Amino acid sequence: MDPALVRVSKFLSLVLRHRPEAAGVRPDAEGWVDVEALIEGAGRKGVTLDRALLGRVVAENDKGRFEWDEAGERIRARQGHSIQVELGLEEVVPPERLFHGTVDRFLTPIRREGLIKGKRHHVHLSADRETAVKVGARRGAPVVLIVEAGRMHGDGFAFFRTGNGVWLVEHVPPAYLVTDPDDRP
Ligand code: HQG
Repeated sequence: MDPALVRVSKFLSLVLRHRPEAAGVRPDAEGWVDVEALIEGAGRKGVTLDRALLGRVVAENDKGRFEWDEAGERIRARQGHSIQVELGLEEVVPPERLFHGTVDRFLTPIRREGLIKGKRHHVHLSADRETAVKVGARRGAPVVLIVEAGRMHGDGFAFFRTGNGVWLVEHVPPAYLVTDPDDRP
C-alpha cells in the first residue's frame, strides 16, 4: 500500500479503535463515526482527510480493517477495538481448528491461563496458519498455537467472525490449546 495510505490507516486505527478524541469524534454504540465529522475533526488536529482518500484506505487496506455503512456516510473499524463497542456480530460455528500466532516468551503464561484478550474485546484467531504466522511475526520468531475450536464450541463457547474473516472468542482456556513443535514455521 502507498505510504500515505498506510499513515492514514494507522491514524484511523487509532481513532476508530482506541482514541476517538484524537480526531474529536464520538463513535456510536456500534463503533460508527460520521464521515463528515471525522474529516472535519481530523482537519482540526492537522490531519487532512477527504472522502476519496478514506475510500481508498477502506478498499485497499491490507487486512480490510475498516468498513462503510450501507449509505456510505459512516465508517468503523471491523475489529480490534479497546473502546467500548457492540459490533453486532452473529455467533457462528467455527471450524474444527483455528490458529493463533504468538511468540515463545508468552508461552508460559499462555499455558497457565490460556489465551486472554488483554485490552482488546476478544482473542483473535485465524482460519489459516499463514495468517497466524504473520500475526506472531509482529513480535519476533512466530509460534503457532492450534485452538481446538470445534471442541470449544461443543462445550458452549461462542465464536464470532468479522466481515474480513477474523475469528473472535472471549477466552481460550489452556485445555483447548495444542502446541506441536512441528507447528513452528
Ligand atoms: C498474547 C493485528 C501472555 C497474544 C494482528 C499476543 C491480529 C498472552 C498478545 C490482531 C496471553 C496480544 C490481534 C497470556 C495471549 N499471557 N500473553 N495469557 N494470551 N497473549 O495485538 O492476537 O493490525 O492484542 O499471543 O494482525 O497478536 O490490529 O493480539 O501476542 O489480527 O488489524 O498477547 O491484531 O491486527 O496482542 O493480534 P494483540 P494479536 P491489526
